[in-house]
Amino acid sequence: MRSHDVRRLRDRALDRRLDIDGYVVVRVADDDTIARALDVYHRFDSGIDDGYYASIHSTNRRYKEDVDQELRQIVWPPCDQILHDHECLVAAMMVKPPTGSTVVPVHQDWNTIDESRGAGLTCWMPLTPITRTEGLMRVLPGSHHYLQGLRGSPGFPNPYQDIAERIDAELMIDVEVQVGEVMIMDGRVLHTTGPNESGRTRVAAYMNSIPRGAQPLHFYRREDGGVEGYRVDRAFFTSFNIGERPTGELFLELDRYERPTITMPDLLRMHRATRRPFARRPDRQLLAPDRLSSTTAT
Ligand SMILES: O=C(O)CCC(=O)C(=O)O
Repeated sequence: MRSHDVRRLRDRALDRRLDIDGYVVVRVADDDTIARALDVYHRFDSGIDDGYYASIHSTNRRYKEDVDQELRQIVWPPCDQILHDHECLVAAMMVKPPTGSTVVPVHQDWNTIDESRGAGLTCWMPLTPITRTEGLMRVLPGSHHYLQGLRGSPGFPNPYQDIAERIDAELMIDVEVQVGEVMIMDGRVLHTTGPNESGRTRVAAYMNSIPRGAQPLHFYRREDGGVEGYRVDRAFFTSFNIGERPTGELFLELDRYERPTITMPDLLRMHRATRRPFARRPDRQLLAPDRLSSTTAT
């Protein structure tokens, strides 16, 4: 059983690898492309000089839009050569200055589409070297097959919260991505990056891509624990500020949304089951909710 039923990469062997592991690393960009992307980073000032940030997390709409528009023109075409029938939903800079808090904790990316046929893809492209000193990308291969559920802003229940450190120490692996390469990752794959201890600013380009023509979605969790699902437009991710109620067409409302806590033995069982050769992988689910206690859906 595949974790998606759309082909995502042009190369079939690579597509199969993406399905099994949840990520692939491919060389896509030459020096000129990297230099032009870095120039975008230097031309638009985030106003932030301390701690990890993604440009889409800024509250300065103009800055988010400028970075998105200019960056995607440079870094999307080489990724488009690799991806099969996808479009770029948003492009952003992911920056780790040399100071402040720069660990990106173990997490999964937001749902950006209905995941019943597969998740959106994160394309992550280092623009400056990322070695152990700058904080390597680390992933739990195959976790997209069993860690399914709603993810969005400002914060969602995280079933692996209590065991995140153990998962990182015992199961996650380093993924070395060189400048000129892109890591293409299923948004459900558990991942983290380490602290930047290089004394220099570390810059990566990020794109979220979705099957061409797919309806972009965003899930929002209210303070009372209820969850709202919105159909959003393609400008949403550069206009929205985290913490605000999204604008868009409300299509799902849940009074309560929970993801049952996963213990380490549970996780090990799921991990081993999906890593066996010829493993039968869990069936996909519509919107992949683990537990929906009350639903108003259209
Ligand atoms: O840029 C980083 O260090 C983190 C990247 C990440 O977590 C993501 O692209 O989702």
